[in-house]
Amino acid sequence: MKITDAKVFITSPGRNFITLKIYTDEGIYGLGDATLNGRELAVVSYLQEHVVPCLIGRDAFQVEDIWQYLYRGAYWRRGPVTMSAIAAVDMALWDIKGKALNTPVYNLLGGKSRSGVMVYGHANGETLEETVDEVGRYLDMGYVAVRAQSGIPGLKGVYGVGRGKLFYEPAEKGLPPEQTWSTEKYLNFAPKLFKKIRETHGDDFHLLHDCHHRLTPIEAARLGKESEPYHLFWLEDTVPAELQEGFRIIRQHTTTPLAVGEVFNTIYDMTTLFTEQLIDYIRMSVLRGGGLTHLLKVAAMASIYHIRTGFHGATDLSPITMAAALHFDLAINNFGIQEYMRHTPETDAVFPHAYTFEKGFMYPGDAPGLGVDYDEKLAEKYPYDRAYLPVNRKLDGTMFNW
Ligand code: GCO
Ligand code: MG
Repeated sequence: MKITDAKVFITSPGRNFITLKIYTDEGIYGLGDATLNGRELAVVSYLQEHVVPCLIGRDAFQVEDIWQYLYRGAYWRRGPVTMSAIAAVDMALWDIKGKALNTPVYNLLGGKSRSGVMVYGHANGETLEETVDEVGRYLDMGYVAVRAQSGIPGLKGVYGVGRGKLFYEPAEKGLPPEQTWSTEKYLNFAPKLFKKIRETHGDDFHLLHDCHHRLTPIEAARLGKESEPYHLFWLEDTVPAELQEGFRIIRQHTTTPLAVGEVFNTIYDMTTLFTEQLIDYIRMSVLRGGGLTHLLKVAAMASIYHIRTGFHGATDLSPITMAAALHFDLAINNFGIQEYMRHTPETDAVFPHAYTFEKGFMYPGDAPGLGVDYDEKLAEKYPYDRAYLPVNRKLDGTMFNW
């Protein structure tokens, strides 16, 4: 089966999404997600100018070979732009193969290892009380795992507290919005939040929290230690993720499980974290990590070190990535949990999909391939709209991590 063409589509049904569609000489097409929040057009150009011309005429079934061709062949390896572009091709090729063989992608990855995929939802509120109530709302919706993020007194625009309770969306039109930060205020606040949540809603559900890369290792160690009585499922992205060695310090001080990796893009970002068993969950997504082909290697290596997956699943990853993740999650043995930030109805309409949510679990569905389509006509109604993620400053004005 030969690749005859590939096109890149841009749409913005509330937020920007980039989609790659690969066509074959047998009339079967495949879809891949190439969205990189706030830097979308860099991936569009990478695909259109440098990848699509190399795909024409190749055998669509040679997924591994095409992956290696794009990764090794560029000479310039790794990075979020390159790896998101490779991921889009890879997702589309797995989609094609599933459709050609008339089977869902999870069957190509080893078949079902479980009946459903446990997901966590995002409870957030402006205040501690509101966040505690929101956790209750998610439990009422049937979630068995909930992430809690709250506004902090004295800080403007804290990460994870968004417009729209179900559809959190941090990117804004215009230039990057500015938020403020104080580690002292945060560290004093967070354990109180966890305590109140456990007191109000009990211990019978998984509680998660994202620090969004804002602590030093010793500060993360303090938060991990003080959170121990509340039995977090995980503490996410405690420190900026570039310095793998920093996790040694956190690990020495706390038994709170650690998750990291949504900004990683190859297995080389996590080799120390794996071999020294410094984390418990790896979050690199199908989209950021070069597709299913590379994630198979990541998951296999993680399994040796008792590390499970907990893939990134924010709204800036399109329903195509969500579907690919669900097929993968269903198939591998060392699956842990999947993030599920709901897309808006407008986005779901552009990307009709077979996956479903029920009582805290998701199911990829049994459609051949990934089970997601792209409504080109509808997508055209929503042209690209430049938007940026926020930036963050300490209260004295010092530039900080968002
Ligand atoms: C998460 C993430 C997101 C990111 C977003 C950036 O845990 O889901 O931290 O909220 O901030 O994906 O584009
Ligand atoms: Mg995160």
